[in-house]
Amino acid sequence: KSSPKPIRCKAAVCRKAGEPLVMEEIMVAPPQAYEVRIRIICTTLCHSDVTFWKLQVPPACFPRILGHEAIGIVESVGENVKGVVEGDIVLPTFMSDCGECVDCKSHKSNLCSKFPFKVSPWMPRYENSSRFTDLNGQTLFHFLNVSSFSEYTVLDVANVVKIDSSVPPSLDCLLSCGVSAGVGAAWETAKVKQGSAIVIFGLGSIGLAVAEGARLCGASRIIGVDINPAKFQVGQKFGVTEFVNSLTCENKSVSEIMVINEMTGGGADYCFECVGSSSLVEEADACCRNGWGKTITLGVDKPGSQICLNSSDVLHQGKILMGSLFGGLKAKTHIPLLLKRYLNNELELDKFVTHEMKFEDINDAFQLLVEGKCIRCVLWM
Ligand code: CXF
Ligand code: ZN
Repeated sequence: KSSPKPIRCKAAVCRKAGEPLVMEEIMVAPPQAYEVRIRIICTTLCHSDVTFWKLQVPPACFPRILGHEAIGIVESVGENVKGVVEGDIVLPTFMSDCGECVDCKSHKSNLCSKFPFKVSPWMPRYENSSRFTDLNGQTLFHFLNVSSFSEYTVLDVANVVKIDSSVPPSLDCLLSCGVSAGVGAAWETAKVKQGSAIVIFGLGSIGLAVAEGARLCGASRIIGVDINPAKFQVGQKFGVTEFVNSLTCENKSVSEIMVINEMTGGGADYCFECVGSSSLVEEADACCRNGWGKTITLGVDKPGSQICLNSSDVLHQGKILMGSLFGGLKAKTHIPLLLKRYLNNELELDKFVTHEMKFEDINDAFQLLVEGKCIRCVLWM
C-alpha cells in the first residue's frame, strides 16, 4: 500500500482571540509513527473551546484549530499503530490513554503519566510538531490533542478510542469531553451510592451531565444551585429534584444560610463544583456532611487561584475533596461502557443535543454557546 499523502481540506481557523473563525483550505500532513489521521464526521462545541477562543494571554496561541469533541473515521495510520486500522470509527479524547505507563495500567487513575494532561499547541509525542499548515505554509497550532474543527485531523493513538458503530455519531461525539466528564464525576470519581443526596453547583452542560450520572447511580435527591432560576426547568429533564437560587440568599452564601444543611439534615453526601470558581469549591465543601461528605471539583478557575480551607475544620470534619479530570474515566476502558449504557436505554444522551448545524455555520454555534442558549450543538462536516 502506498504511503499517505498530505490532504487539502477545509478547517475553521482561529486566527485572533475572540474574532470569528475563518473557514479556509489547509494542508493536513500524513500521520507520523503512533499517529492516525481521521476524517471528522461531526464535532460539537465545549466551553473550553470558547475559553481558548477568547483567551489573549499564554497558553493562548494563534492561528489555531480548536475543537475537541468529535467522532471520526480513520483515513490512514502511521507506523507502529496497533489496535486501529483504516475505516475504523474512533472517538478522539483530549486525555491520553497510552495503556503502558504505571498509571494507565492501574485502575486507580486516569491520569496518563507518559502524556500528562496539558494544553499544548503541538502533537503529544513529538516536540514542537504540528500536522497543520495553511496554504502559505504557516504552521497552525493544535488544541487539546484533538483539533476537530477541520475536515481532517491527526491524533496520537493514545488519544483515540475505537468504538462500534451502532450509536448515532451525533451522540457518540458527546462522550469526547463534557458529557463524559460530568457523568464520570458522579459514577467514577465520586462513586455516588444509591439513595444519596447530592448538590450540583452550576447547572451548565457539565452540571447537567453530573445530574445524569447521579441519576444513573440512583441518587434520590439531586439539588441544583445556580444564579439563573430558568436552570431549574432545564435541570428537571436531567433528574434535578430541587433547586436553590443562590442569588436570593440575602447577600449571604448558600453555606452561610445553611440551606443545604437544612434540606439534607446535616449536609449533602456529595457536592460537585461545576462552575470553575475556587470560592465555590469552599462553598461546596462547607455544604457536605461531616464524616463522609465528598466534594468533587470539575470547574476550571483562573491559573494560580487558591482554595482556602480552615485547617482545624478540615481535621474535625473528616470530609473529602477530590479533583476530577474527564470524570476520572479511562478513555479506552470507560467510553465503550458508557455507550453500552446508552444502548441499554440507561444513559440518556439525546437530551444533551439541543442544536445541529452545518460545519460552515460554526460561528453561529459559538454565539449560541457564548449566550448560554445551547447545551450541545452538533456540527456536521
Ligand atoms: C478541559 C479540562 C480541564 C482543563 C481545561 C480543558 N478539557 C476540556 O474541556
Ligand atoms: Zn471540553
